[in-house]
Amino acid sequence: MNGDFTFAIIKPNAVRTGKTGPILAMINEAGFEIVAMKMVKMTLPQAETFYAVHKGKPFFESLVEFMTSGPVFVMILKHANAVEEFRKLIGATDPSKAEQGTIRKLFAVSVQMNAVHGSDSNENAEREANFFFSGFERFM
Ligand code: 3AN
Repeated sequence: MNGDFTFAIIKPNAVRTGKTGPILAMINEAGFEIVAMKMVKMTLPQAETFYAVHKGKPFFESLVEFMTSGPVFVMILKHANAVEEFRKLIGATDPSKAEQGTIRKLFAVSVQMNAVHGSDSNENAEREANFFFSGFERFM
């Protein structure tokens, strides 16, 4: 199973501006299977824990404020080599550096409001999926 799934978030700016449908269509067209998905509005402690790795960085406070500013869609995506393939589909963290045709190139408005999140390793995919879904293995 390891390597076959990743964890993703459609962030508040994209949900708020009605981009959920177009983003899901791109995920679908790229061959990912959505095996679990739900809408959540993160609490401050939840966002602080989820982004604990960034604690102490200058953008930490505004990142958790932004991520709790409205509902998000969290999901588990299945695909061969899912982490890497999904990072290719979303493009660089900074949308000005993202390749043409990537989700962030199309829908991000800044480094912070960059429309989507994708896990950066198999270990983090596992940790992040478990953070939002209990017993997610049964969805696979
Ligand atoms: P990625 O989401 O591409 O893996 P990370 O893990 O480095 O990027 O950063 C997590 C999130 O923190 C980003 N998606 C972005 O919203 C925010 N972020 C990262 N770097 C900055 C920055 N320099 N200024 C503002 N927000 C940032």
